Order: sequence, then structure tokens, then C-alpha cells
Amino acid sequence: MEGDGTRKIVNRGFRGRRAGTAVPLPPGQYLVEDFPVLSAGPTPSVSLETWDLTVVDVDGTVTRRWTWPEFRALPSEDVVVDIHCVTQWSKLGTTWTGVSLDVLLGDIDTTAEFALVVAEGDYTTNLPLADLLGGKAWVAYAYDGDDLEPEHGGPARLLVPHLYFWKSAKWVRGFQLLTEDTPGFWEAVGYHNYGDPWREQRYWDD
Ligand SMILES: Nc1nc2c(c(=O)[nH]1)N[C@H]1C(S)=C(S)[C@@H](COP(=O)(O)O)O[C@H]1N2
Ligand SMILES: [Mo]
Repeated sequence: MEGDGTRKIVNRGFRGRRAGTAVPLPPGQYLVEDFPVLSAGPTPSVSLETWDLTVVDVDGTVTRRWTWPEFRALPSEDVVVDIHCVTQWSKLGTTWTGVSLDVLLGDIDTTAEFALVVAEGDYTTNLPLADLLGGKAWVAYAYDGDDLEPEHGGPARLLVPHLYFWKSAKWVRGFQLLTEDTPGFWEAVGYHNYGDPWREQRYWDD
């Protein structure tokens, strides 16, 4: 009897997906099959010779720094995640390779509760440190098994799929750890400070 019950549940889920009713999509989003490019400015040309990734602690000291070869030598993982842009497109089942923020920030002893993510150009974005930890965020350097293309943030970008995709800073270069939250590029001009797509936190008042 137990075996029969299990089989029924599996079959129900299978039929639901085939009928297109079981695809999870946050409110107000629509599906895309292509991969749109959204950048506030031009795609920077980044030299791997001078590239580094730094973590700056609350007192301004550089507590961690990796060159490109050092970063690439860190343990990485493949992740398959759904991404949700605030301009309402969502893309399901995207495949990335990157280094977990648990690896990058894991053993840092800090009083910080927030981070300002800093990218090439003037792009920044803020989030609670807790949203970078616990298997929720990566610095990704490959998409679908290939080097990350420059327009999508190559050589490396932040990937924080549980928040709107503007939090996933392309061309990421560092993390400024903070005791007090500081709005980033989009958060300062009207986009939601946290940006949870499932609660449709698009703008300040949402
Ligand atoms: N440095 C940087 N990162 C960025 C952006 C940007 O303009 N500059 N745009 C954000 C926004 S609004 C989105 S939706 C995604 C788009 O990533 P994609 O171009 O790879 O689709 O990158 C985010 N990260
Ligand atoms: Mo976006």
C-alpha cells in the first residue's frame, strides 16, 4: 500500500508539469527562453592579469583578496537556479559554475551584518550578509559550461538567485562588509532595498 501511495504522488506531479501547471513563477513575472542582457552602462573590458576579488571589513581593512588564479583554484560547484529580473522576465533552470560565498566569506570573523557588493564601473548593490551565506549565493565564472560572456558579467559575477537579478552584480570585484545597511546603485533610486521576487518587492513602497 505504501508503494502505491508513493507512485500516485509522483504521477500526479508528472501530469501537472506536462500540462504546464506546475512551473513555479513569482507574481508578475513571465518566462523567457533567451537570455536578455541588462546593463546600466557599457560592458567593461576586464584584464585577468590585474583582476582581483577583495573583501573589505567594517574597519576598512582588506581581510581577503584573491587574484584570478587564486580565485579559480578555490572549490567551485555547479548550480541550477531560476532567475527573476525586476523588469518581469524570469528564466528557469539556468546552469552556472561558481564559488560559493560560504567559501569566500565563511571563516571571516566580522561584526558586519550587511554587505555592499562592488562591481566594475560604479555599480553597487546591497544586501544582508545572511543572504550571501548558507548556500544562497555564488561568484559565478561559467554559464552552461562555458566561460561567462562579458555582457553577462564575465569574467565573474555575483549570483544571488533568490533575490531580483539586479542584486546579482556583473563584473563583481569586491564585498564591503558593513554594520549599517547602505543602498546600492538601484536601491538608492527607488528599487526595493531587499528585492524578494516572491513578495514582489520591486520598488521602495512594495
Ligand atoms: N555591474 C552590473 N551588474 C548588473 C547590472 C548592471 O547594470 N551592472 N544589471 C543588473 C540587472 S538589472 C540585471 S536584470 C542583471 C542582468 O544580467 P544579464 O545581463 O546577464 O541578464 O544584472 C544585474 N547586474
Ligand atoms: Mo534587472
